[in-house]
Amino acid sequence: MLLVLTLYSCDVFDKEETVPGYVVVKSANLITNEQTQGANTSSIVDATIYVDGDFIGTYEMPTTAAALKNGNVNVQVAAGIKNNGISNDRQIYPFYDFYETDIELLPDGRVALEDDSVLTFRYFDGLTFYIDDFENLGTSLTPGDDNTATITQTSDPNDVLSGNQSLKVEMTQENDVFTAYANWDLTNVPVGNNMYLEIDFKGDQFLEIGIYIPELNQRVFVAGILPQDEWTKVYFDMRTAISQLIFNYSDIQIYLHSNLSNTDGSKTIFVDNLKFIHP
Ligand SMILES: [Ca+2]
Repeated sequence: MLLVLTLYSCDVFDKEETVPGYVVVKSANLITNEQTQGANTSSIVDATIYVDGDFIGTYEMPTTAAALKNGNVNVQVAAGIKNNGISNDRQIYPFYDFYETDIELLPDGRVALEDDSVLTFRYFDGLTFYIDDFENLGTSLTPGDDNTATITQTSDPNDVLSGNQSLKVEMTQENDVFTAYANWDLTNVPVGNNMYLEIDFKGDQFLEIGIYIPELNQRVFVAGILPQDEWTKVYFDMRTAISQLIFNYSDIQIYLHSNLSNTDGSKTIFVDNLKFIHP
């Protein structure tokens, strides 16, 4: 009797168990409307996958993710970033729309999302962008009173990421302080909402960013980037700092700052595609 029951149980188990199908994701990129959203640089490192609305998991790409679903399914993927460039502070980037597709998941089958397993994301519609791509004469950055670094725009292709120009900051032992304030009006930002400063950065010197309070002549540090040999995209999470400070100070500005230690030689920082974004 026991044997029969066991066989019966096995039979039911086999029929009802779903064999997972697999979703293959290699990497992700971004498509932008260049006029309104700026360059398409991105650094999407994680994929948060939903199948038919069910959370499957968050995976660093490339990945092959198992989903306990078979048949025709709807797949949605959210784009994950390193918040403030920090490897262990992963977040879904709130300004990228979900990637979505319909696929057929077969038991033990592998389905590449897109032919090359490269997902394409887009910004949500209706976001507000403040952009400096450093293509124009003059920039949205104003040197601070303490700035002694040489701030120019370079068109050397080796040091330009997007378009024809980037920002170049040269620091020496004599001219060892870089400070610049973005002249973007932040008085009407949506307090409490997500706000990010996106930046493409390269250089042999750290760069810090934060909020400058003109009436106090004071800078409030938010986060920094360590020196990078290659162009590196960082998403700075400005929500908390801006939301707190705008409450007390109506006039605040985003700043970029760096200063040499007296043992450093000459250093150079490059910046391209500076974007401040909020809903
Ligand atoms: Ca540029």
